[in-house]
Amino acid sequence: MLIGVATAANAHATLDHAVPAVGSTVASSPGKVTLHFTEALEPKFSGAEVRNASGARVDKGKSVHGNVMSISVGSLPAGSYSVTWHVLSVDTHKTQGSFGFNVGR
Ligand SMILES: [Cu+2]
Repeated sequence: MLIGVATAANAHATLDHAVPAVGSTVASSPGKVTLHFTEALEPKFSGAEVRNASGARVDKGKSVHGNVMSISVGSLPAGSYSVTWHVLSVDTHKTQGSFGFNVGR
C-alpha cells in the first residue's frame, strides 16, 4: 500500500490510485495502465515505465491530461508487471514511486 497521505499542507502529486489497482490481479490484459494523481502533472516531465517479470519494458507510450497519466501496454501475457512512475506536478515538486500488478493469475 501507499505510504503517506496527501494533505492540504503537503499537496504534491502522489499516486491516488491506479487501474489496474496497486497490487491487484486482473483476469486479462488491461490494454493500458492509468495512474490517477492528487495534483495536476506537467506532461513533459512526467512518465512511467512498465516492465515484465524479466525486466523488459512493455510500455508503448503515454498520455497526460490534468492529474491522469495513461500508459499504453498493448496486449500483455499472463505474468507479473511493475510500474515505476515519476512526475512533476504543476507546483514544481517531483515525486516518484512504483507498484506492481498481475495479469491472469
Ligand atoms: Cu508539491
